[in-house]
Amino acid sequence: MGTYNFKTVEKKWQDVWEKEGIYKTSSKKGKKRYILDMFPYPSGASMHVGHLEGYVGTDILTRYLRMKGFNILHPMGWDAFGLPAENYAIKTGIHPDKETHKNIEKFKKQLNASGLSYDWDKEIDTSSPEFYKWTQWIFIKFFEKGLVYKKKSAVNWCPKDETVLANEQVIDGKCERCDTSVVKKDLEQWFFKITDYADRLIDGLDGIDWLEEVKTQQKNWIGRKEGRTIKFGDTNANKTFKIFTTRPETLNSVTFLAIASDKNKFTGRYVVNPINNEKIPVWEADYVSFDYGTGAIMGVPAYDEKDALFAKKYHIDVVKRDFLKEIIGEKTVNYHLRDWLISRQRYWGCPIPMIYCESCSLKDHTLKGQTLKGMAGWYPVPKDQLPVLLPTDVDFLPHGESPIARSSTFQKDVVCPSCGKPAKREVDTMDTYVDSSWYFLRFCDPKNTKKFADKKKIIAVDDYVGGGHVIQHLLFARFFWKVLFDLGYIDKNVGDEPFLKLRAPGWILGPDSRKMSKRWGNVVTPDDIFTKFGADTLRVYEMFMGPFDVAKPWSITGVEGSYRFLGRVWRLFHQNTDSGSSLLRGPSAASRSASPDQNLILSKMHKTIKKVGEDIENYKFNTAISSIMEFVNELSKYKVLNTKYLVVLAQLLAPFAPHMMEEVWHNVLGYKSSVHLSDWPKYDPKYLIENEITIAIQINGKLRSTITIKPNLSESDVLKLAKADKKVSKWLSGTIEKEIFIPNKLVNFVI
Ligand code: ANZ
Ligand code: ZN
Repeated sequence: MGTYNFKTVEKKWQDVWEKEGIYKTSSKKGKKRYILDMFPYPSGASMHVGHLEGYVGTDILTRYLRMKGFNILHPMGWDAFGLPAENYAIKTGIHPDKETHKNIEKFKKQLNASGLSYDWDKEIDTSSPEFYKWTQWIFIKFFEKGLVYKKKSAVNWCPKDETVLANEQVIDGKCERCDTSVVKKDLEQWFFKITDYADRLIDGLDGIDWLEEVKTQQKNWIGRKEGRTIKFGDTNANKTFKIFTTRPETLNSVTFLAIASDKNKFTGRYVVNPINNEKIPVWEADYVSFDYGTGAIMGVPAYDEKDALFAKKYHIDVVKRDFLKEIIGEKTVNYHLRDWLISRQRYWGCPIPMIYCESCSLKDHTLKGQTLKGMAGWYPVPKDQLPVLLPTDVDFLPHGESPIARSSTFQKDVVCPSCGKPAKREVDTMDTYVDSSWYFLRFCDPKNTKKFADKKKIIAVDDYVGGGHVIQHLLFARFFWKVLFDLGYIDKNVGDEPFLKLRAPGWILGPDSRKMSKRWGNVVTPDDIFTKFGADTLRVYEMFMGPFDVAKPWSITGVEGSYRFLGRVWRLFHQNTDSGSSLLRGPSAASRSASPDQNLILSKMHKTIKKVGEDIENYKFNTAISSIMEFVNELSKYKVLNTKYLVVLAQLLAPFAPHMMEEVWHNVLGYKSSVHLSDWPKYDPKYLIENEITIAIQINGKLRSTITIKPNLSESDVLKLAKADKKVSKWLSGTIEKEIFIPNKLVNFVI
């Protein structure tokens, strides 16, 4: 038999699977199911074992459903644009494209070495012109639908580096790179009008299978607030202030009004409370935002914490009166959600496909009879000129403007789409969240050169797995899907939500229970494990560590345990077949029973088939593995086994340990085609009937013992067995007043 050589076996089957293309999505047969991992950003630091948890989980589900006859779409790709590669380019001069593609190769190698069954024909790369041509096309569709606009907006600006900084590049108000204090600077920015979809983004959550807490996060992010707009006239009756409140019943206890400002000061005005004509002062306050509600509030220090703090600091009265029954003011809905600022003054992103014409800027830009505010002179690039390619002749060092502005080729021969005069391209690129807002649509039809994806091929994602905390990604992706749905690019029957089920793997922590990070030196990479234990061990261990969705620390003893389990499985396959040649030898053989109780094994086998299938579908991979372990224990009791049990074992374990099972499937069980293409075993319900049940025995309603008996015994038989139980009998010395019996569940003696 020999010991299992995972190094050669795993590589051998990975090559065969690739050569035979067994994971290709077929265009015809079977019920479709779309199982998707959130695609990774190919960072310079390669993957650690935590990244694999979700990928292994979806791979198990995929392999299982494939064996059940589903036609699976299970693709992988790269969220390839982004800041880290650009920062790396600034430091090293290495072009982001080169660095990104080197990292992609590294990631892909790790994924393949893990035995993940992606259909690589579907691979996409958001930084490739074939992909971003459609990102630009969609941008223009959004523009035509009136969902794109331009406006001045404050951005983080580092005066020394002369560059815009993303929020995460500002550490304690300072530039991450040079420690200079960051200032706010008003720049013209592009926006998507996601607020138009606020209500639908809330309502759509009702019909999808997501964790409640993730739905709540989405709702809180949108922050729909129903309240009232109330008018306060000033004492000279020549100006009114409108405020927005969610607590109009507190109007009686208002002691001041505050309007948005970046300072706290008194403006010297008074207004009159419309409910009781009291004269109250108007303040400017920094805790009132310009862009929420009306930009003004009524101050109710008796009931509102922020108002109370402000009132205390500035010695404003606090008055506490009962809530009003008669509510005044105009009903108003406000949202915390802001429109999505999508422009970045960066190089490594998708160019915004807009052109600015100086001479056309003198007249209004109208679309379908409507004047587009702030858009005079701005026109989308004609669709037949897409993609607008990222120029390569740029200098990544910041110079106070987008790096593309300094390209000499980018603005060559650009003409105005409206009047034909020389014009200029937009030099900003898009937020990389735009790419990840529609990549899953492209996976449905990744090679299409005429459309972003054929409507007939677009399906919603059945299972979406990845960090549940990615609130913005989920919101933006749902927004994109809804807009494309409204534009008629997605079939009505497919529906207007992209991710029907969402699951999030829990963090895999370092052995020290801290989050894996270079800083703590506790990062475990899959490569460490591949070489010492093999990918099957890594997969089984990660799935066996605990429930899929909870955080769990890495443990090398746990890895060794999974390794030993697979070793036992390997020996079982090589020792216990009754095909003649490989009967047991050695001392352990003698202790094993020669003639297995067929009914017992059959019952165990059918229960295991049922349990493993159901557990996989419910993402309970750890309990699926435990039941396979129990089945292995049962099989290990016998000296000689009918191969039919081993066939089933190989199939049940194939999604978890695909390499080893493929090996025994061919070399022990003698099959010619892949175990992963075999039909998932069916269970026979007649073997599922429990042959023992556990009954609780109570004395005066308190649990005192349990007994294990055959089901459906008569009441008198059960009572007899219950009274004979040692732990119970000592309580029953006196008279029993009442015997309560609930079949197959419980006995209660009242004494
Ligand atoms: C009176 C009041 C009494 C309020 C009370 C709250 C509690 P959310 O739930 O976050 O939407 N508000 C209104 N416009 C604001 C602005 N531009 N900047 C800062 N705060 C603003 O909060 C709604 C409440 O936030 C509103 O209801 C208003 O304060 C304040 F016991 O009015 B309330
Ligand atoms: Zn023009």
